Amino acid sequence: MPDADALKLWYTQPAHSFDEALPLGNGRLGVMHYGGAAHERLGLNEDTLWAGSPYESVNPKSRAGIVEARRLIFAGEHAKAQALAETDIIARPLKQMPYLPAGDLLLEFVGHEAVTDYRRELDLATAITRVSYEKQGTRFLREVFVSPVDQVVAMRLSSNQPGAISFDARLTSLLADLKITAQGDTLTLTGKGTDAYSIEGKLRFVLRLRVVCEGGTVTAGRDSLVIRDASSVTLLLAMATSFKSYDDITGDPDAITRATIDAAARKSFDALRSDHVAEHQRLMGRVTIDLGTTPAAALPTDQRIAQSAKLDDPALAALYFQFGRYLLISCSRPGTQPANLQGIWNDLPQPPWDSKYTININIQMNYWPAEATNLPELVEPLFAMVEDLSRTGVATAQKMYGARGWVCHHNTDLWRKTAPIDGAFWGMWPMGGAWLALHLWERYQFDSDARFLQRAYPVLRGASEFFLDSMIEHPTRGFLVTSPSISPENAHHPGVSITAGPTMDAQIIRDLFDATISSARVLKMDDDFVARLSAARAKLPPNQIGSGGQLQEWLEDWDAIAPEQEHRHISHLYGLFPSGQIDVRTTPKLAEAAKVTLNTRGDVTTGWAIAWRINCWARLLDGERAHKIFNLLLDPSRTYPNMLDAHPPFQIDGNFGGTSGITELLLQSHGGEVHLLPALPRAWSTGSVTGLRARGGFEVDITWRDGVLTQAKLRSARGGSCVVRVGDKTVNVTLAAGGAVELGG
Ligand code: FUC
Repeated sequence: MPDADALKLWYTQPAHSFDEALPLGNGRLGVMHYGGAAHERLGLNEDTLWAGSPYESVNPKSRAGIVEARRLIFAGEHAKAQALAETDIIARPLKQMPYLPAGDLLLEFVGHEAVTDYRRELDLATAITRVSYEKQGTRFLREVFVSPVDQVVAMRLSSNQPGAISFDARLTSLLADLKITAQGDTLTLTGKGTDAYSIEGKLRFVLRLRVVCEGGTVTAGRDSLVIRDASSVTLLLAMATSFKSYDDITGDPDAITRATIDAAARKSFDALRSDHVAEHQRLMGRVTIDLGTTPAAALPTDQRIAQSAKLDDPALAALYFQFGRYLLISCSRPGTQPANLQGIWNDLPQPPWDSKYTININIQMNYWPAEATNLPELVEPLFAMVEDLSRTGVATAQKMYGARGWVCHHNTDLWRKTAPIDGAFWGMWPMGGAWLALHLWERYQFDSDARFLQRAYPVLRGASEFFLDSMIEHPTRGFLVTSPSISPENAHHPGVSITAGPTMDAQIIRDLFDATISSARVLKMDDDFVARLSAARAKLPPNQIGSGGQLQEWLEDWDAIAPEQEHRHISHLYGLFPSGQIDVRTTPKLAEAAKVTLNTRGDVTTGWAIAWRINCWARLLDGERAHKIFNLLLDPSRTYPNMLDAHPPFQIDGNFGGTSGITELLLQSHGGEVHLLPALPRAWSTGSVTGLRARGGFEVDITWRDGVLTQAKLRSARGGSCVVRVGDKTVNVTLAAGGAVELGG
């Protein structure tokens, strides 16, 4: 059985860079804890602190541009169509707004340069970091957490000698219009979000720090707080911005942070801590996993990652799995912004890809593990964002396409922009919103709660309506196709991605129409609309097998001539995962074709792209191949010492995709079956998992030994039936509400 340290990331030295620092968060506030003994640093984030302000971005020429691009594409003039899209369709500004770092809390401890017995850890069970060390016989301890209950960063400094704690505390930031004031026991930093891509930064933000000493003194310096000879110290830090919604920035961060600090300061540190731990464990504790333990598990985490290719370390896979769940709990909670490309952790004013929401795979991947690993409420911020997009995307659909419904292309930001950005090669893809909308349907799949469809239906209907209005008939093939579009970010001819009707678009639209039709039937409404969807669905291009035996990425059989044979995106394998349209049992020929495509694309790529491949091989029931690729994900070139995913640089999607991939190896529930141990790798031959969720409203525990299932338990809160599969055997299970069943090996 895993020991008490099984859920810890730990190190014998402080973090020297972001990639070594340890992430904490309550969904809204993020901290990167560095843990330097003499120079302590907490990197700070607030999830509504973005550059810019509400803005418009639709290209005024795009209505005519779309019409002309369609003509050029059907005439085979793809390069010309792409050039035209660049000037006449892509949004202005060309980019969306970046997510910003709030600042740093810096603590300076004079004389703590040389210390011994240093240890730094993050406990995933409690969501608390601890730094401990000794200096000339005196022990020092620091603990940090970010409370989802009290909305503060809380830090406790203690020692085994009275009066031993002295340090200076400062707040810094890289943003604009900074003002720092120190008064009594409180330090305040106010500032403004930056301008970006010609949009004026207008968000105001406040960081407010309160110091509570036991023994000793706290006094205000010019721009710092000076703590001397304390026995223990509690730091409380609140952060807020003036953001209220994507079109309202009239919030009062000064009042919010004052009230938050005052309320938190009325509680003892122990009360803050125990409320925080209880709330964290409510979510974290729902799933346990044991994939076996070897001596490698006793090594510090950075050494385990550094040597992951050589070590037999199944417990590292289990830790990676739980770290993904931990990260989602820490960066996405009801009422917060959804997890962006870096979750909520960003130290750069101009982060990679602006640390925003890329929705042609990345943000979807962030939420892949949520339902199956029993964290459904954490998808709420994504649902809220999709609902925002279903409003802001209405004008984009009208202005660009003359279509009803709503559309969002391949990115969005805090301001919920929906027009295509970056450049036609990457951005000319009208499917991002539709894919995100399917996450609402996924919720219904998992918990079978028809009430939720009342909420999901308008979003699904609007997304569907856009395609009914905007798809056009292909002049020679007769299919209904999207145009202009791309198969995300892959060229079919050198430098050219623009096309009509790529395979992935048809797959997403098929799922979207099916979800909308099924929802309407459950809700007993909208018969005429359902009839229109059914008719249009029948005219979508099918999945096609190309001359190389591969799943065709485009309407034409261009795969063999496409310039990047090993491209990281595997967009048309959306049909295999996350969708269930392609499946070894129900569509074996297409599954074979998907295999050919995966083999051509290769296993070696960057973080999230590796994670996608793991999930695909799990769906193809090849546990060994998936495990081999999982080991590539753990390689130090793709997993930093702090276990965050490298794209590179840091991009969090691979963490979530990795957690999802491990889940898919142990339990699958698409296609009407609950499949236990569908692709168990030999390396995890004995183990157990509890609390996973399966579609149809089931909770599942599985135990196995020497590669063979020994016991499974199914529970159902709402009651329901399913087919349970183990290898070639199936059994029908029906449970009453609140019922449970145990299945032997
Ligand atoms: C997609 C990928 C890139 C990167 C970016 C954030 O566009 O193609 O590799 O992950 O998202």
